[in-house]
Amino acid sequence: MADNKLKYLSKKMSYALRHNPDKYGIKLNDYGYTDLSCFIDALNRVHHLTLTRDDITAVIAHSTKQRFEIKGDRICALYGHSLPGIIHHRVATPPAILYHGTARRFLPSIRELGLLPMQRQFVHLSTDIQTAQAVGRRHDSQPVVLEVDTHAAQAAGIQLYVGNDQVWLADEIPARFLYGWPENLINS
Ligand code: HQG
Repeated sequence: MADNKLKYLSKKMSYALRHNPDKYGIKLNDYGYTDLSCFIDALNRVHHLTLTRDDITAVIAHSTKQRFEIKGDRICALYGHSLPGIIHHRVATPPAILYHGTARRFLPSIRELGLLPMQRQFVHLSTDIQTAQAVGRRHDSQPVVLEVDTHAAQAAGIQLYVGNDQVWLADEIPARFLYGWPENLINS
């Protein structure tokens, strides 16, 4: 399948599984999973396609990001949800430092309010700086990467959840657990 077709399908899959399952007439369970055959039928119906399971596995295999997971006869989006019903993710102990790439213009607000989920259900954190930079570049050509002291946050009762190998999730991260602020913000 051509790259642009894979990208198109990935976007439709994300939209259905993260944001608007109702549009596709599918139901997600508490962990975000839905029946894979029903999901494929729904994509085909809504977008007038003739996708098979192989097409869905091709989308997953060709992506550098682990956005989806197929388990047996079910599929889910691993992170990124904005649905009203909160999707459950497994609580675990993350690496001591996680990273969050963001835009310079968001820093004053983050410094005041901490990291908030904004339009999504959870704050998204990265396991490495390069990934965090790429996440931040979606919002700013010169993103800032903040460090999260995960052990201090957990000791204060903040739970961290597993998205995938590179993505961790949290309800919020108060600013006192964030490091790596640019000088101008610290001095302001
Ligand atoms: C910012 C992509 C002001 C936050 C990525 C971010 C990721 C605040 C923006 C995943 C704030 C939300 C998620 C506060 C947080 N005041 N701004 N208090 N707290 N923000 O897109 O983390 O390609 O919802 O810093 O790779 O950028 O879709 O979150 O800049 O894994 O698979 O509000 O989406 O994955 O933006 O990205 P987003 P994100 P996919």
